[in-house]
Amino acid sequence: ALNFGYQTSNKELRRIHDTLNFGARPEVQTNTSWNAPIIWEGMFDPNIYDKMHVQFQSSVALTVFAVGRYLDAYCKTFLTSAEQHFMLGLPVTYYVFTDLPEMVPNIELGPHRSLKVIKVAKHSRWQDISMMRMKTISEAIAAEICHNFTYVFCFDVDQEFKGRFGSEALGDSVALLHAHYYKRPQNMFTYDRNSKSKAYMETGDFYYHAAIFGGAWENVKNLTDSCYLSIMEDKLNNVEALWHDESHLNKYFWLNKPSKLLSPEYCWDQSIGDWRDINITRLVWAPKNYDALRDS
Ligand code: 2GW
Ligand code: MN
Repeated sequence: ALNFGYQTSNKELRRIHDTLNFGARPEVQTNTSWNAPIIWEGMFDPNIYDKMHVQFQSSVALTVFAVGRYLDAYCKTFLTSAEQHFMLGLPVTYYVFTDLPEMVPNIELGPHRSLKVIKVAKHSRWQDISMMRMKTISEAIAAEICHNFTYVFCFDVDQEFKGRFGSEALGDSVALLHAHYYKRPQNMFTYDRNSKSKAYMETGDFYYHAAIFGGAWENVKNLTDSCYLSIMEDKLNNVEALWHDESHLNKYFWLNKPSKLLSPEYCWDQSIGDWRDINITRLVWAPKNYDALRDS
């Protein structure tokens, strides 16, 4: 059975939660109204998480799409930096989805880490490249991830790891606070406001960033199926949500509360002026050259 919201069935995961120090970061929100932790630097002892997840034999599949020009522009930096910082000490497999399999850079991988390249078609509209990730991820989970991994984490490729992105980020259902919105009032959130779209919502909890989401594979399967279905229903009705898959993701997490939230330290935009809450950058947005990347 699927288990959403803060309600860990696993006693040991509950013990991990109890090791969090919610008072360590008094200047930021460290807990949601439904009692899911929001992970900020200083709240946790990384060694406790790493030990427990080694003991549970947790394993992680990371999915990333590098279609068209994004392969050459971002993939190498993403993967080489992930090798330095992503879930060190746990078995990790990168699933790289691309239309140019033979062009995927050859990265030297650490022990218990591997890379799989899966060929996908290049959709002509970039909005579809982004949205159809939901379908492809769901299929990959059903075909093989479910047999081999505990967790799945799905990433945008236009980013670079800069610091530890470790097992403290693992959880049943994990969402990321958007760096540009975590301090803003609700009424500025860019939810889809068109009642014709399945992503339509009036109020919500937070504005989540679709650049990272994850969780136990069962939950990510449910998330990607649900978002894909809504995307296709919108297509039938000739509407498209304001921020594409991200709008549907926000709707999903509104209806199915995540069990853990990641602070913007996990996906920071260095062009933001106010760094007062940011005690570490674990992953940062890569610079974008829209003219070169989006003229297709
Ligand atoms: C996307 C937009 C314009 C032109 C090209 C692409 C593109 C995206 C592409 O040519 N090839 C490709 O592989 N992608 C993949 O889609 C890649 O993994 C990329 O990271 C992801 C999302 O596109 P991106 O990163 O350009 O969009 P952002 O950074 O504005 O992302 C947010 O909004 C998106 C929806 O508009 C998604 O929800 C995304 O997850 C959000 O972070
Ligand atoms: Mn992106």
